[in-house]
Amino acid sequence: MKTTIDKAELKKQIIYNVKTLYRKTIDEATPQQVFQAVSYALKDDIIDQWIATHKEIERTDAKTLYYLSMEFLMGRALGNNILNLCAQDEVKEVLEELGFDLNTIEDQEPDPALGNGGLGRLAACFLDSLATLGYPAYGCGIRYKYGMFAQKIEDGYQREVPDDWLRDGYPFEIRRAEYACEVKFGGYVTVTKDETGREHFGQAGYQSVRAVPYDLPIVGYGNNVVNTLRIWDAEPINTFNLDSFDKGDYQKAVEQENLAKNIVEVLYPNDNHYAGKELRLKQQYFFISASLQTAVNKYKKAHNGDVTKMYEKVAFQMNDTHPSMAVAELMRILMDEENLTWEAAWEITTKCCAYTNHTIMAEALEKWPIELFSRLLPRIYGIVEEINRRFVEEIEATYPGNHEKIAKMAIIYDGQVRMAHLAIVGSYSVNGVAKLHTEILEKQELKDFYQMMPEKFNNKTNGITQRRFLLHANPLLANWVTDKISDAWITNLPEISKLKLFVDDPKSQQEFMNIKYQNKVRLAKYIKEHNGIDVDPRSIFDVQVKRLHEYKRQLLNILHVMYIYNELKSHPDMEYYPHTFIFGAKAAAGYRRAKLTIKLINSVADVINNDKSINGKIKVVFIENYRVSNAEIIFAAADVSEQISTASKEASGTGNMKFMLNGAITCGTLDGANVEILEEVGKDNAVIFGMTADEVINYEKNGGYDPMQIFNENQEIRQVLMQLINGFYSPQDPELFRDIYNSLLNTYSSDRADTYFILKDFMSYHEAHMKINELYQDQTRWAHIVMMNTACSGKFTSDRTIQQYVDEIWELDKVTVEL
Ligand code: 26Q
Repeated sequence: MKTTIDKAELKKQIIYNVKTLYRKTIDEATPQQVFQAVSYALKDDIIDQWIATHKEIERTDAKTLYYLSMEFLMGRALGNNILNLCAQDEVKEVLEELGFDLNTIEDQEPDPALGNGGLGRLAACFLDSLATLGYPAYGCGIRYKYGMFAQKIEDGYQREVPDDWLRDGYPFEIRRAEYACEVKFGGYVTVTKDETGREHFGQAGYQSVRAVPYDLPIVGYGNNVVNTLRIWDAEPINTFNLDSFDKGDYQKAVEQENLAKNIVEVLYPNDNHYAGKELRLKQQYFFISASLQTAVNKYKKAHNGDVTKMYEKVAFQMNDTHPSMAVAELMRILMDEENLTWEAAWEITTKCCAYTNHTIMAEALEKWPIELFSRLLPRIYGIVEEINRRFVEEIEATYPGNHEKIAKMAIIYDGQVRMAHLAIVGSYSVNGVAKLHTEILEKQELKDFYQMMPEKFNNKTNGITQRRFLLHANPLLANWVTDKISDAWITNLPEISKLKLFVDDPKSQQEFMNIKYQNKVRLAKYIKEHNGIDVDPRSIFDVQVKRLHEYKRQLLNILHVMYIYNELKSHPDMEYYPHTFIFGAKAAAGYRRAKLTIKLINSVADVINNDKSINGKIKVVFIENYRVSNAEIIFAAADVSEQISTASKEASGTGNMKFMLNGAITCGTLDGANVEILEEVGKDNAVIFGMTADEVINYEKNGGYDPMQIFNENQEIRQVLMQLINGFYSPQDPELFRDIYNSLLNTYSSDRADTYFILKDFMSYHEAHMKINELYQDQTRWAHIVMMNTACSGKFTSDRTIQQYVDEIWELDKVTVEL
């Protein structure tokens, strides 16, 4: 692929930028200043492509996607943009000539972390694939002043540090004040009748904020296509008039100023957990209203002000229920501002909106109290009420006299607005994110909706972008793959199956294993620098990195480490290959048990890492502040991928795919996309354990199981559990881990004990580990397995996922951009 970047021009530009931005010559510039200067220089080139892309979209009137998401977990842009501009060599050389190292410069960029975990990172992968495939798309989100907190580990505990990502200014964003718009909160609904007797609704007595968009370029790979991530900032609407002696005005001005300041202040750090906070509801409406107003205006401009066929050119994809207000807001715009009838507005809305479900966890379902919803958004609430009234009528017509159906399916029920129901009723498509997950939605969680409207339901198994997670994250392996099979995999990942030719070739095996080793050395160095722990790159790197959540069962993993440690202590000659157990996880700031689990992992690490008697056979490392930038280093270095959620709970998982692509074996349950990974790689090349989703669901229907029986019958498990309450890992405070012990054994700590079947799956998990221990020691067999994992990962590119969304949901038009 050829780049448009000219070396001499780039060098001149960098020097010029350093001068005008910082009043410095290049030899005086700090790495941060060089990062800024390079980024601005590249942005110049990107902007030409960006403008050309938009001209082409306008010229061809191509159907455009608006991906509505509260989260975009982008990770660093500089390195990715360089790769997608195919300018790696040019930029690297120019920087070297100026006396700088590209990696060091890339490391200056803060991680834009406007997301929590899987859902936000999926949105980022989708944007990369959309641009690379040439589909017109906007990501629409919030420009949080503070993104996902940075994690500090102090005395084994997590401390949250604000993520001030905008501190030095972010060079890739552009403020677009000309697209600012007004978003209204509170007040009351007004009704007026026109000469024909038709009612017109409006709002009065409200407070408003000015939504100001910032655009970030999303660079497609080597195709000159640049899409837009549009994130909204909030500003006070009226410059506050200090001369005003009108007390009411003054009060209002202050309130509006505060509203604007608070709204975009911080990302809620909850993952898979709903917090019914008023500010969160404001955030949702704020970015939805601003995004939809702009989308409708843009469409109108291109179509003589006539919105009636908007669905032919526009699709809104709702990333979970967080943006599901879009259904009601679009109705409001079409009726109150465009003067359409309910029926006309409803037709457009339900042909534009589509909804993706990412979870079946009950505690993640959004339900807003009517009182809060109607006070904050009176007009939107009135529209939701009417959507609900009409939908309940439909239920009654379909199932006459069936009151249970209404109770189960209504949008407004029991004093609450159920956002998932609003999203389903207002959408033409409802999709799950992996085969198993979609099946569970259809057969269990959303069964009533599936029965009434089966045509809406479909599956779109998640994917990841190989450009960030192989090409950028693992240059050694990326180059090796390219040498073997050409670089076609970069835009066509299924090509990677050509590696199957090499999986039993001794020389290729050597090369592959050597690359893995070098990546383990790179990670070991990172761990030494950041944690001060020495790890042996020849040991098995067994890795679990993801948000901390009980259903993901980091607890199972660490309890098992404790189990192995006990075994090694009592049988020092036990045949056991040295292992490094690596964890990385942020806990939601208010999630006490998750935070205690982090403390447990660190306490176990302290004891084991300092026990000379086991000859370094086990090391435990908790990597502080797991995020996109260090994830790239971690995936490349993993031997074993821990994907051990309680079956049925993990909708898909995407980390599992990143490990697979980088040549790690999955140690996992039959949950989420693990099921499909197993299908692709074959049962000899993955290690599967534990209960199935059906078994879990059956137990749940029958009130759980009895963990006490396992506790009583299994001495080794009992020993591990007793170590939670006898001070073995917390001599200063033997009671420290009592809550975790209780969660596993005592029904009084929650309705059921061991809700996530940790003890039930324990021995099966242990066997899986013993299997891995054995496989690793046959290096030929192991090389075959991990190479098969890379070779079989073709399905899991987000390019495939996006193509399926386009073919089956969005029907977007492709654009090609010539410069
Ligand atoms: C809701 C209300 C108030 C505050 C926060 C939230 C909230 C925020 C984030 C609820 C859920 C989330 C995130 C969910 C999430 O990341 N789900 C994951 O989505 C991935 C992409 O589809 C899947 O791979 C994972 O299985 C799923 O857990």
